[in-house]
Amino acid sequence: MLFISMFMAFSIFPAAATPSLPLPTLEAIPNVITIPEAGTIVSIEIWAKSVVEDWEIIAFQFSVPFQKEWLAPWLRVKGTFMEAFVNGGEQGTFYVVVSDIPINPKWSLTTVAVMILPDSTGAYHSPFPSGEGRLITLRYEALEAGEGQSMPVEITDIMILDQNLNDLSQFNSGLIADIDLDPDTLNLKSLGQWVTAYIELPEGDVNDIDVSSIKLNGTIPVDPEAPYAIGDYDSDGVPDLMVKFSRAAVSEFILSNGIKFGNVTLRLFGYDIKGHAILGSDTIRVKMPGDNNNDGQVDMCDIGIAARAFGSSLGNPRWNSVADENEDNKINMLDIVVTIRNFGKTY
Ligand SMILES: [Ca+2]
Ligand SMILES: [Ca+2]
Ligand SMILES: [Ca+2]
Ligand SMILES: [Ca+2]
Repeated sequence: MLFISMFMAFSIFPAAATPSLPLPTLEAIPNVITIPEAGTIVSIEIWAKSVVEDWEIIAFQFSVPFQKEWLAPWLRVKGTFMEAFVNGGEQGTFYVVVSDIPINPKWSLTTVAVMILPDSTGAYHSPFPSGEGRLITLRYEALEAGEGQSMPVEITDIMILDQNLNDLSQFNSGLIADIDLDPDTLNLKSLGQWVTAYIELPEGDVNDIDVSSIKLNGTIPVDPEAPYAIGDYDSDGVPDLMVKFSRAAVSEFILSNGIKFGNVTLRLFGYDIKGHAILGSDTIRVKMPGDNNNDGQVDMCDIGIAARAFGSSLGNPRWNSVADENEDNKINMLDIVVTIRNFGKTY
């Protein structure tokens, strides 16, 4: 009975349209130590918490200051958290620990970097770290001068890298963006100038977005020559920011991953002037010229698709964007000729 009434109490609050995305945090356990008898070992665990897979995190770096008259670095024990996300175990994790970096006469730092190594091709892939877990355990030997003293354990100089080397520790929170990429079907050999992204922020203000920070898949920046604008492209009452990427750069990126047809999800990352990291993605279809059904071959099936849409234009019931090879919003002989010219090709 109690559970039912609690559930109902919760359900009367409307859910936020799109939740913001928490950023990872680091926590020392314990966060205060009392130095024991000299010669005894003190253990400090460093945990990563609130790690969301969407951020695609691959590395943590941080420092832990300690009073060097009170503690002497002794041993460190690798964690278990990053080890669970090692690209199928191909290369594992990599640790760099420098135990004793003096910062002033009284204090030293232990600096730690923990990273997942890429697979043998240099790529990272899912699953990326999520949840929480122990990154490392730092052990110190208690010294006589510290006996009975208390010391807060702080974590400083934090760096949290995603696979595109964005430092997530620079941001105070994360926002999920709704992304609509245009065109929906990208001809990888087309001469079109741009791929357009419409970015909506259900929480946050698109006016605050730093356009120069936006990248697709970590490598493709917004084309600085292209216009950008704020409007409401999809007429849903939520303002959207339109930015454009070089189509050649997007096609090259997709082709360089060995993809010639099918669905591709592109990830957009950026930030705004208020310290929010912004993340979103959209899936588009990609094709090579003439391959209207996205199966890697140009044959009668593709000509059939173009023929069925022949004579239509954007908005017409028979309209089919995949057959519009020259992207002029009409399906006519110019498009069919492209399919026929590529007839028999296997991509
Ligand atoms: Ca779209
Ligand atoms: Ca909108
Ligand atoms: Ca085909
Ligand atoms: Ca056309």
